[in-house]
Amino acid sequence: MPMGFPLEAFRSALQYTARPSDIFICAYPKCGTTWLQYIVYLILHEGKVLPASGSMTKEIPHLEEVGKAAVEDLGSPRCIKSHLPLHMMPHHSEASYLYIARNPFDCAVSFYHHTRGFAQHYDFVNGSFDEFFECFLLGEVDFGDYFANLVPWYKSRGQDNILFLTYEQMKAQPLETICSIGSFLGAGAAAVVRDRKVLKDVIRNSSYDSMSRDQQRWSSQRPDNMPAFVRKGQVGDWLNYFSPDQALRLADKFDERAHGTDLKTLWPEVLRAARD
Ligand code: PPS
Repeated sequence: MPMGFPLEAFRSALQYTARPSDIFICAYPKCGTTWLQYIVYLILHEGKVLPASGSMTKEIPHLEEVGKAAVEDLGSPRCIKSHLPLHMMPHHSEASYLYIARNPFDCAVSFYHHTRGFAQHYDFVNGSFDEFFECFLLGEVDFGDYFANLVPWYKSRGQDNILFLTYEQMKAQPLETICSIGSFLGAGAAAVVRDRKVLKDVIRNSSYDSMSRDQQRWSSQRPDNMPAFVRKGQVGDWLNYFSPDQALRLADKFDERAHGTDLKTLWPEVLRAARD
């Protein structure tokens, strides 16, 4: 857990009773959670932007950070962010769970910047990427091991109430992805994304350019001198950080942990580049 998250909030989060109308936005850290949160927000608000005075952390709070009572105070449908692994996630067979995955190479780089940037959460302000990489490979970072989070969600992706998405797919095909999110969220949301004008608004307002403009909306705890919360927003930034040896080691770990699944089909180019 990040040091700044109250332990009591985490404990109570695990006691939250999910409701059929709940919408959970789930991900391992740094895999596109905020982006997906905002897409869901925009669909539910017919493409209209979050007011400048608003905050995503209030609209769609992070369950483990705020605890159960704050989430129970939300209007319906409750939209809830969580980095919990599947077996700890509050479950209801009729609740909606959107999970976003990102290739572990870019996730590690994004997580490195995050860990260096939040002095109140981590003792890592002067940490190097090489040091962070070793922690990431061991799963000794917040919310634990990347693969322990991803694999069970991936295996459950066929369930009717789970929509499994990837960051890379959302980046390459925003229109198709946003339409699939709308259809998944029920008849009202499906009708919203069928409206071409509203769909265009959702695409434009959730784009990297729009979201990177107003950083204060995405993380209330970001000190002014810290790296942007919506940072580079690219696929492939890892190539600027990984040594050939680090790339091979993470590719090997991927093979080991994805064994018995077809997880490799999610990111074939990335995995090929890691072994080049
Ligand atoms: S957190 O702290 O776990 O909630 O972080 P999370 O939101 O999951 O992930 C942050 C990364 O998502 C990128 N991001 C985006 N990419 C593309 N388009 C849009 N609109 C967008 N919004 C957020 C953000 O820049 C982080 O990735 P990196 O690689 O660090 O840029």
